[in-house]
Amino acid sequence: MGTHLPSTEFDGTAVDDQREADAEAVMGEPPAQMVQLLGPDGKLGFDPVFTGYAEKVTPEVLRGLYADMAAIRRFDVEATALQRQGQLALWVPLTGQEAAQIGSGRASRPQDYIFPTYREHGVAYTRNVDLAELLRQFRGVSNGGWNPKDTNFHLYTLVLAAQTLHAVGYAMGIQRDQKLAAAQGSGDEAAVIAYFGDGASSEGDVHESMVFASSYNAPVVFFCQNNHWAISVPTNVQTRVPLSNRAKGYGFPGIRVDGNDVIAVHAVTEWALEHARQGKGPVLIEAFTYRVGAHTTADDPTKYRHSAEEDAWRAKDPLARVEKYLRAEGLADDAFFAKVKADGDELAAYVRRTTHDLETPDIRSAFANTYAEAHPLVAEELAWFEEYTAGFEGGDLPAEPSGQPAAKAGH
Ligand SMILES: Cc1ncc(C[n+]2csc(CCOP(=O)(O)OP(=O)(O)O)c2C)c(N)n1
Ligand SMILES: [Mg+2]
Repeated sequence: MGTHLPSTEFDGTAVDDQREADAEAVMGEPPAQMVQLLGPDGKLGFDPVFTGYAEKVTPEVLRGLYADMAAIRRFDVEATALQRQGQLALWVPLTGQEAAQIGSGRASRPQDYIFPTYREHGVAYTRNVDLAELLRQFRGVSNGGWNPKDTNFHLYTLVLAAQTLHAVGYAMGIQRDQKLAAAQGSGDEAAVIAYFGDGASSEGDVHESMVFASSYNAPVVFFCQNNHWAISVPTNVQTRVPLSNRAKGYGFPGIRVDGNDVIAVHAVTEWALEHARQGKGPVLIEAFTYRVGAHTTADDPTKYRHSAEEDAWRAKDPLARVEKYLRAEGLADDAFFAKVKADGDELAAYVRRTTHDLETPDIRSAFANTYAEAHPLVAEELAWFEEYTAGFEGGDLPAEPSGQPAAKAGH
């Protein structure tokens, strides 16, 4: 193989196969086998290990997983609309990744602890985080939005990959607690899941996390959603081998799963969490999926990728294949799908109502909280901002609300 310089433009998933073939030729690296149980055609396949775990996904559980995926997709549409209508400052869409998030979240148990990044709204839903509360951060009226102690679902982390370190530290902590718990015969073992993206996988934090997790055999599942893009950078620029293969270098199992197959994701995550809870150490799961929409509402993917690629992934839609299967097997009828839709609309109406009722953030609090003490540069920037805002009709900032720390302009 000649140059290793990656191309960076319009070089999306079509080159995956070639990259893997190259990796195999150069260093005998086998192409990643992808665990898939329910294909895009809605037909159920077989896997020697994971079919056993998939049997826990009874028809009733599967209808629930479908309803969850439909609810969170509906929520995503509503949140995007709320941003466009000026109710939210920013939104981070998850459409396309419903199976990866609902399948893994539903495989977790209440005592497990989850460290998300910023796109894990589906996982949040499975952990009973109030979705209207989750939107507070995106409106700028909260620095967090929920109490992680209520749900064992940590606050969103926007600094890429930082949460993987937090997760391993937490896992090492509960590892010690579990030794005590085991001695007391409680049987209440817990594990940790750290979510991160394909782009975040290039951060040093992930490497350090994996070294520590492996060295200490920490009960942590690294759940990488490979959605094929890190804003405008395709995954093949992040890695020359399948991401799941990296686990080998650290000395623990790595599994690539079809991230658009909710049954396979559920089965693989169940297996990995069990592995971790039993003290067998970490697992890396690479959920092979796709970010169908924009990176955020501030992004325009038509600038860096072809619509043909999006269309190819839409054909692998995670909801459509479950619907096909449920209908073909006579496990759900029109009435079921109508009820799912009505429930989704009700959820959307709830978050819309609640968001409209939220206070409007005072932008001055951002200036006031930059430093503990007044700072002349911050005061200067605030003065500029006030003048700029006043230049718009009706653009005067509101009177300073009581109880809110005021920026110390002029100090
Ligand atoms: C340490 C750090 N560097 C850069 C950024 C800016 N940034 C925000 S999201 C993002 C892309 C992340 O891509 P990926 O990890 O694949 O997650 P995805 O957004 O696709 O879910 C970048 C570079 C950041 N938030 N933190
Ligand atoms: Mg990504």
